[in-house]
Amino acid sequence: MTLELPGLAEPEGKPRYRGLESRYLGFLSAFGKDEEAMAKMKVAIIMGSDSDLPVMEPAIKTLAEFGIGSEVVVASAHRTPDKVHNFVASAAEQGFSAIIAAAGAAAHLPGVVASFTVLPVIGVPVNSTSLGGLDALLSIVQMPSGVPVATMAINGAKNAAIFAAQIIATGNLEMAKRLSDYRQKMAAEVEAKAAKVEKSLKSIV
Ligand code: AIR
Repeated sequence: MTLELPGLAEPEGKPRYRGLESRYLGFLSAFGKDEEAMAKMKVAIIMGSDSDLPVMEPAIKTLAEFGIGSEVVVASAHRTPDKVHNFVASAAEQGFSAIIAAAGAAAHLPGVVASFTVLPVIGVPVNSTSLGGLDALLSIVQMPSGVPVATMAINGAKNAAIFAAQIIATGNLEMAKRLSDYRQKMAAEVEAKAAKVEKSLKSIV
């Protein structure tokens, strides 16, 4: 049985970034220009402690796979608030397109980061205490109205990078194409896994 989600079905061979092309009418953002712009795109990853690095490695790798540059900064909302402020206040000027902020425990970092910039902030709750990351999740996700943080799953570093790529793709067709290719590759992998399961089921029954 095939489940077709409204708005997701595409004619055979048509990439899903199709609709984005309309945004470019009247602009000089042809593919070549977007590729040029892509080379300069970068995302900041701020983490509350060096102990968060193993959790955040997939974000760094995924951004690199999409051709997005990243800068990793260790700065804590509680231990080094001035460092957080100094870095974030100039992040837009430095050319960052988005900020990924990761922290565990009483994780105020993403909210504090969001308070110093209008760049989109993606929060990653890190599992670093006996509460298994739920403490960080609740600290990050329940932002009062006015200063939002796009909160990922606990340890959801990879999705944070993909989401940052999607933010960049709203203004860059080359990035939209890379995301579309990524999804197609992922779908092919799922199909390969499904075929494997089907094969092993045949040997069971
Ligand atoms: N943290 C650091 N300053 C404020 C917070 N919330 C977080 C870090 C890390 C956890 O506290 O993001 O997940 C434990 O840090 P450490 O340095 O003790 O390993």
